[in-house]
Amino acid sequence: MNNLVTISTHDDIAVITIDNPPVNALSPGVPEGILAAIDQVNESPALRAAVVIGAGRTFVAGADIKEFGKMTSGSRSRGSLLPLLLRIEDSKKPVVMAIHGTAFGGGLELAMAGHYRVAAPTAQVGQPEVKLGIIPGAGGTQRLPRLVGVAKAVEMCANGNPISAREAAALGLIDQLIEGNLAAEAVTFARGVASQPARKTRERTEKLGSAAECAPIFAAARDLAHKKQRGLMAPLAAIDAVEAATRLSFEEGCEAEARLFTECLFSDQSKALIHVFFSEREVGKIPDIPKETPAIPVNRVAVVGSGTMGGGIAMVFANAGIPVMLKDVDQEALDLGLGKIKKNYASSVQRGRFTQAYVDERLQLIKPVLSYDAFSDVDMVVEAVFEGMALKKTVFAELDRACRSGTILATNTSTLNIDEIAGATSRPESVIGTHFFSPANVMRLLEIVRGKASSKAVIASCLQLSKKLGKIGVLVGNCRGFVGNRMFGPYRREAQFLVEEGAEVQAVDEALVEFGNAMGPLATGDLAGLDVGWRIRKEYRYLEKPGIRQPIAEDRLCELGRFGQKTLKGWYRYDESRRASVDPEVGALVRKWSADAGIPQRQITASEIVDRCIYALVNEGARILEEGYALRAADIDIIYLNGYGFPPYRGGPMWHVDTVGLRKVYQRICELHEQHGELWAPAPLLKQLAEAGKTFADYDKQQLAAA
Ligand code: T1G
Repeated sequence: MNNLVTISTHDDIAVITIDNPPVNALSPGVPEGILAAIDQVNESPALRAAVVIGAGRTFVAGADIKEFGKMTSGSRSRGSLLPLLLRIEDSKKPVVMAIHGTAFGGGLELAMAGHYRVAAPTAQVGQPEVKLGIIPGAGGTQRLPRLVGVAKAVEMCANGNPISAREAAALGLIDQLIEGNLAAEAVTFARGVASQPARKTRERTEKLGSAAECAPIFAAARDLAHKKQRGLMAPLAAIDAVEAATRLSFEEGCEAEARLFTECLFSDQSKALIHVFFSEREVGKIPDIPKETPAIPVNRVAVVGSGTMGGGIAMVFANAGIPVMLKDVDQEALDLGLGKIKKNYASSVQRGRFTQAYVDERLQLIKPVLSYDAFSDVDMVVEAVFEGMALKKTVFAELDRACRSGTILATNTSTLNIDEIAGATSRPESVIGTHFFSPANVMRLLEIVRGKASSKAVIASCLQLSKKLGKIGVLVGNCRGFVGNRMFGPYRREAQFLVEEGAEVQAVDEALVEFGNAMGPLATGDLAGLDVGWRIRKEYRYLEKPGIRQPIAEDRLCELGRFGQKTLKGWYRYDESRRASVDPEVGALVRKWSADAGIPQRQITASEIVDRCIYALVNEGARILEEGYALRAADIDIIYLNGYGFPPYRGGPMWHVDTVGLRKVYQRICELHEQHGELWAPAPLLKQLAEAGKTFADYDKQQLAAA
């Protein structure tokens, strides 16, 4: 035994407890400890059966992901898991797996090697490996179809989503749900089966079906993977592995699984997705704000402005069960805003995402108000009015008057200066930016913008609150456009330049979609509304440096009233259901504007399009890092994955260029600097890292060490 795995006896039943906080991962020492315990049970005449259970908040959440980085194609420490599972399965005495919290990945594989599984009804089980760019590697793709059938197994292994213990019980994966004391009742269950022969999962083939029965299942699963998980290799590998279970013996199936597992594990996609896994957990850690910083409880909220963003933000709070007051200037505006909220919820019910009962409850939590006087007792206010500094200052002066001290005063501005807005109050320490992304009730990203005076308690509260709201909160500095939009500027600038230099509108978008982005830069502009950027550019025209080339096409489109989807015309033409089609008129217009501006036309390749758009984004990201407006390159990656549809299997823009090689990227940027001038001046940090043969990941480690 070791201190990670202990054994206790309850008369004739042994209880093997795994205790490796925080999630009982199968770190080195854990599989060995379990093995020793199982052997001890089998060697002890007094013991008739064993229960395996996790200490703390969960069963086993899988293999230790931190160990993956240490693996080489030769050393597959995973090896230690498979023999263990076979030994458990071959145990002469029944082994009962008692599950609470999560049994994920290697944790579910461990559970399926047991002869029986009991679980708390709140438990969840799943094979989430594809979310890390790998597949189950310890027999999961072979044992799961034997227990839940082929269709369910291929679904669980290909999409990686967990199922509830109740659903697992209905499928026969869980033998009994335990409402009471899990450990005690698991011992009783074990005593009840101790004299029965232990059934081995690997020998259960009745649910595997015939090749003919399974063929349509796999065909449909592959179709779905191509549609829903575009560009990802692991889901297809998972389908291949489950298919192997229906065609080969258990042992041969495990070998097929092992080959596919290894291919995935050493792929760039898996490295990128594992980076995403840890980065999503790192973004919440702020060097100068300790975890223990007391947070302000947020139980009553108000939102000012019931437009598209305000309405979506009110839904976010209501969906989290937090009562929210929604204020607007007059009844008409409020009715319009509430109408949109009800319409959104109705379409969620139609799509089966929510039940009507759930929606009715949510709507109960949203209270329309016309006066600030109702704000005297709220814990937080989120202002989401029209993007104009004067109006925002008026609103914050009102909030300063109406709200009690200690109320968090947040603004949803996407570009304006937080300190200037805070200056309209007597309590700048309570002011912070909470930049939601449209549609606010759908997008996971929340940029939390730190003002000069924002207090640590206010920042800590917003970071904690973001989890409660189902968002990923990323702390950023207060520069123009913060992090996401500031980087998006150069990305979309290059997209426009490329069209002005001769590229077709759809060619630019197709190149970035082929790269993996959910949508191209020009179509994204049409979705968000080209007039939004146009208004901001007009407001900041005075900041443009003389002699520096500015895009012309989008401003000209706006002057013609082509604002995008909202006017059914932008870069593309749209029908009533917002389906886009290429508009030859735009091509002709741009050719003329370019000719008038003397911009030479030329053939442009897809790789140039991707280089210019992605490297412009990253170059600006490097500036943001060196100026200190983002804590880590990994934070930038999380912002782009959750707010801008960047492909997860590339790990985010900063990780992507690390994978390409910073020296190569730097050389390409120097070329573009040669060709296109000052706009492409390489960021000093990027130059420094490239010349030192370092990466942005190295930069993050260095920053962490220095913190
Ligand atoms: N390995 C190592 N560390 C892990 C871990 C794991 N499997 N799971 C979580 N952590 C760390 C995490 O980084 C964080 O650290 C802390 O635990 C709390 O996590 C052989 C090959 C279980 C649902 O994919 O989904 O098995 O930031 O903040 O929100 O076939 O963690 O505090 O330093 O996420 O309560 C498959 C991954 C592995 C599950 C809990 N398993 N984990 O969520 O806490 S591959 C997974 C989760 C595998 C086999 C294959 C979640 C959770 P820190 P947390 P949480």
